[in-house]
Amino acid sequence: MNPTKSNPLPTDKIAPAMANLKTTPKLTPVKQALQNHLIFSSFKTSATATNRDWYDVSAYTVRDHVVARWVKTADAYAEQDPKRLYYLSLEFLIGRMLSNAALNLGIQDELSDGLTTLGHSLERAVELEQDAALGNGGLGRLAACFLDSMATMNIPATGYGIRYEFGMFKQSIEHGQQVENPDNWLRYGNIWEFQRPEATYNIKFYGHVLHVLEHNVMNSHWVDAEQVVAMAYDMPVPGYGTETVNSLRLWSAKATREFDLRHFNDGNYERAVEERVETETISKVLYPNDASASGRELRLKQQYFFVSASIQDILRRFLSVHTMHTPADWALLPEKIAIQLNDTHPAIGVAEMMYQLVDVHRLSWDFAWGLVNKIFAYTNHTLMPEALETWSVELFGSLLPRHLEIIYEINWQFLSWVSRNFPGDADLLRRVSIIDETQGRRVRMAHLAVVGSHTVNGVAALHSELLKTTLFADFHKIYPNKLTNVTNGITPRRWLNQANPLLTALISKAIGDGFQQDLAKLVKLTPLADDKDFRKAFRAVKLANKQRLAAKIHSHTGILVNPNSLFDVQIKRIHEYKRQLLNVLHVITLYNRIRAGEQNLTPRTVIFGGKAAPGYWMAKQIIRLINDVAHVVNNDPAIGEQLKVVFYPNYDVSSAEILFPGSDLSEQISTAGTEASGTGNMKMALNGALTIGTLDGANVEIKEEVGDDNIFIFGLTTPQVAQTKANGYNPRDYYYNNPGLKQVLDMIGSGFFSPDEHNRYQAIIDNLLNNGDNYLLLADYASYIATQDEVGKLYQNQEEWSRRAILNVARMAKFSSDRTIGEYANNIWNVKSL
Ligand code: KVW
Repeated sequence: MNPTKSNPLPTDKIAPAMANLKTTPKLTPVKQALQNHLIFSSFKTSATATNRDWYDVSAYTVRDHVVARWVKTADAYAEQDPKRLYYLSLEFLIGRMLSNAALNLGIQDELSDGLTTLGHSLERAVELEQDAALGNGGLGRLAACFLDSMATMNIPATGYGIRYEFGMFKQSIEHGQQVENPDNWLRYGNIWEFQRPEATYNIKFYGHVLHVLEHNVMNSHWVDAEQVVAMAYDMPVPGYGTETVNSLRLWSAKATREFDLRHFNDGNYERAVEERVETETISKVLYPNDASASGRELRLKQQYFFVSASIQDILRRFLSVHTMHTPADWALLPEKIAIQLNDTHPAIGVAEMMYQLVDVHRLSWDFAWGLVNKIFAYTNHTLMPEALETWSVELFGSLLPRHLEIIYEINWQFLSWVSRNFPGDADLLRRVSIIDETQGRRVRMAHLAVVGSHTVNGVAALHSELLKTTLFADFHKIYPNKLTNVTNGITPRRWLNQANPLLTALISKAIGDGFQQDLAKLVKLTPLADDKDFRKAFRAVKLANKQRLAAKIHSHTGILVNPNSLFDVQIKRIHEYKRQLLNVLHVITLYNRIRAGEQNLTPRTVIFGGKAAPGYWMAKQIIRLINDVAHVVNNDPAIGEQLKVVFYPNYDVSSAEILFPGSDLSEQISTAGTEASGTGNMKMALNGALTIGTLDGANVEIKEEVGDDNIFIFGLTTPQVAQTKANGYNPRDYYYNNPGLKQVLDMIGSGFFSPDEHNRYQAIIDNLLNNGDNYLLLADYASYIATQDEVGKLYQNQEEWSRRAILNVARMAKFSSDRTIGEYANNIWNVKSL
């Protein structure tokens, strides 16, 4: 084999502006900067400036401060050459940047004052920013919280993803039904991104593979491939209370120059333009499916596109600093880079790294595999079979012919090793194979990720245990030390400080600052739960946040809600396993009880929010049912202020920042064993809501932290769910034995809520009564209703309710994503803070 000579670049392209920068660039005072940007960046005067102009100048002003630190961070990384973490994720659900950047940099007050003296307001400016909605739900938001924590903890880390031209669709509700509208978030430009035309890579698709004997080695050449260019766009990730600003590098697809020359010269101008557009569709739109695999070719293209660009970029950065004289020099690679795979979406990275090391850099297979296995780690986020990605071998081989060969080789070596260690177990080999032969030959991406990674983690204690005993039980036997747990977390900067300034101020006043970086400090609130005055102040904050939410509800839906009622909130993607439908059954139960004249029920406002995947018909039916029920309940004069039902449209990060602080009750009611973790549950408790939930996902650990008396747990446990199903679960038994339940289902089934179409919800009823009630709503119904009654009763004792709510806030330390990132950094990545 040839010793590999790298192609060292003189400077690291990631931050070309930073070379030899030793002092902080000089910054103008904020008010002056706003005025300057109004003229020089927006070409406006105070008289002609629109609201959007004020957003723009605010963003430019804050951005200057961000960039000043960004170049210094890049400088420090280049100088110290630390081990770096690369977080590969198809989703980053960042939300708005302006207020978060201003908060993290500590210039929020200055900015707000500056805008006020110029006759404007920060609140109004902030509202004009479009969310960066480059994700579906929890998985994408987790990636964004991790970026915040890594920057705050000064960890040298880069996020890699796709710069979707259209992010998560915007949801509107028309005639009670979800309508999807495109999210054209880049329409007015994006002040937070920097195009990097110098950071581009060619990405190949299709073609075929030639095997050629060269200098006694069989080399592979991927030829006749179509090429697409990946161009980098960088977004800054400012840490809180630190100089560190990390990067989120997002790739955008562009047609190649050669493509232009070749096709346009053919003379068929229109066809050439069409093909160009086709090429660039790769980064056009985010797939709006949460926790279900799509199987479409374009999705696989997206995955390979961003993974190949990222790995080429990672290796280029490594080689720009380290010269490879002999193959052995490559042994340094795992000491300088760690790659985290956010679910299986980037799992093709295992094969791509082998491709780069073996085919491009000509390392031996075994040596390269030894490196790969020290670099990658994989996070699993779900056990749900429909979310597990597999690709037909046919599709895979046509799109990525060389990578299919590489996967076959990885699999061959892996299975040989397994059969040596577990001889005579042919069924084990079939079960763990990367290629599934049982459903017409498919590539199992989870198996590729497990085999290629040194560590595999679940996202909450229960989930990680279930991985060991169910989905990855065979792998756990084969690799007893590979599986581990890292419980998810959320960033307190966005989810407490930014979303809930009133609670933040109250806490600061009571225990001082510092909890933003060390959430364990919140434990100092514990004795204040017994302080009458503090409870009163805490309730005043909650009420103000509920008033803020009530105003939004009114402006988005026209519904007037009473801020003194119990705000009972379920906000998350709409999915059968999350059981929004169980919540609806409770709403209708309450409705019937109020109409039957029951006294002393606690007035409630039940709020739902969440998007359904556009192709998920049942989830859309559930949205429609919620709206139909809301219509009947809200317009029934016999109900009045006792019960209101709200479907809050277009649930996204920015509306979450209003909804979490305004919630009293957190609905976390998935069937036990189905929700890997959940993170909304953490955001709710941190903002002083009490949880009603099953022993599922991170609820289990929330219960451990806050104490059994400060959470409402109901329903079957995971083993009981399995047992119930094994015993031949018959939902009809529950239906016939519970008159209240029967009445509710009969009303839905007979068209009480859909008088214009009596059988509209027949499929929902069929699912529950005739098709096995897969998520055991009926089995958990009675327990849920009884527990909701306790909730209602407790709410009437406001002193006790707020005491428990304060204890929830005080005991949330574990759920800071700083703790989560600390565990990844120490136990998995072996990266250090700078
Ligand atoms: C495909 C997911 C988008 C596209 C998950 S599991 C699978 C996906 C698949 C998303 N998302 C969620 O990840 C969260 C973060 O770990 C968990 O809190 C949540 O329980 C899980 O459903």
